[in-house]
Amino acid sequence: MIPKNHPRYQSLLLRHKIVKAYKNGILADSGMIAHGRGEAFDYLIGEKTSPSAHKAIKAAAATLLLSQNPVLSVNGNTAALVAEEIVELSEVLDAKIEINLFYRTEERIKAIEKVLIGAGASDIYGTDTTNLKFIDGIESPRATASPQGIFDADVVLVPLEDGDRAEILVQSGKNIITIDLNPLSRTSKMSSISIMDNIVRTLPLLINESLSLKKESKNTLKNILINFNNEKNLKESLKTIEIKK
Ligand code: PTJ
Repeated sequence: MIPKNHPRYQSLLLRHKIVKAYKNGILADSGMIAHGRGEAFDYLIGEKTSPSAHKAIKAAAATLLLSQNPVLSVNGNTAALVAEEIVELSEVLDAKIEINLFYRTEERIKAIEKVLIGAGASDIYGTDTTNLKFIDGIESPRATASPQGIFDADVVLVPLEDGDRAEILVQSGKNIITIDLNPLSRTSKMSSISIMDNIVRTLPLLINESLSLKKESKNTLKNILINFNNEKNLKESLKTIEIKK
């Protein structure tokens, strides 16, 4: 039990969720290391969403709303931290949810599927091993893609990746949106839109942004994208990392 007045309450709460997800077979053991790396970057940005991350979130919402077949890719860490928000976002955007794991096992797929169903999801892609395609050029199990989901998608949200997939997906003509606290990661550098923020802050903001941009015209959405430059924005994000004594 974490005391609510603990100065690091929010951070400890997230750790608790991560450990619990590991014990329940949702998280890969490496997922705990990944979370720790994320925590370190979050510390350095003051644990708040920067103006550049807000810009990237707006561009991400516009891209997802303009998409013909948007897919939200879910791994262990995403399911552990923001399962409800992923389901809500998929409803707002009419987007598919697909489980895609680096450390893929049938047990973990089933455990994550259960979490997503518990959070309200009905259709979940990527679970039927007999009905998966493979994306050329990716050596890890993350190459798997369901035919109607990631394989056919024009826009894919890939939070907390480790870089082997984003580049190939971009090369195959897809728009890739990532959420990664590390602005120097391969995923952040290779993606079409990189949101350098904690996924637990980004998802509610992305839901709200999508709800408000849904009322806008396609031209307005396209103009948001014309005025967004991911490389420039990522450089601005990097500047928000401050080492204070
Ligand atoms: O569930 P699986 O099998 O697909 O495995 C998932 C992990 C995350 C273990 C795997 O993709 C991996 O090893 O990823 P990496 O290489 O550790 O990269 C994860 C990135 O996510 C790192 O750059 C972290 O800084 C970042 N990160 C960690 N926690 C958060 C985060 N970014 C946003 N929000 C977080 N809460």
